Amino acid sequence: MALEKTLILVKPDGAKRQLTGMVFDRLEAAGLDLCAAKVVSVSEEHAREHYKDLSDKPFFENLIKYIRGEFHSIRNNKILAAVFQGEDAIKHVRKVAGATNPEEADPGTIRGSFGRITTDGQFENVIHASGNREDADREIKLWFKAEEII
Ligand code: IDP
Ligand code: MG
Repeated sequence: MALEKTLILVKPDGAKRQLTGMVFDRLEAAGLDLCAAKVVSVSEEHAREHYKDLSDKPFFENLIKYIRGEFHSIRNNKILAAVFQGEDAIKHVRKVAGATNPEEADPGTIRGSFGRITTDGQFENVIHASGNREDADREIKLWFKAEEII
């Protein structure tokens, strides 16, 4: 076990459906400690940098539109970003979030409870959570300045 920090984003479907409080509630109830949070306007460049490892995927262009709120009429491309800390926080948050495919995610998870696949095949799964230590370090630096993490 190690004390870790991990990045979460409440994705535009979560914002539109007013699920932000639910996301924080579930993560806090799981014992995770909130140590940074802010609303960010996600530029095209920032979105592409965040998801750069997926740039060769067929769903990449729609993923960029999705995270920038273009499918949910989110004004100013705003999104909520947060850092949670805890023992094995990266795996722990992934477990609370559930599997990537919301139809395969366990019913008790955030994605299993609230995610959906659109008729166009877009996975709308409410929350982003860093996948591993390397991604968490990179993503936290991408979304937060050191002094914003308490
Ligand atoms: P993760 O969010 O569980 O780490 P990734 O494979 O990193 O999953 O993919 C990032 C995001 O891209 C997913 O959360 C989901 O919104 C979207 N995505 C992943 N795979 C697919 C797919 O097969 N079809 C459509 N969207 C997908
Ligand atoms: Mg991922």
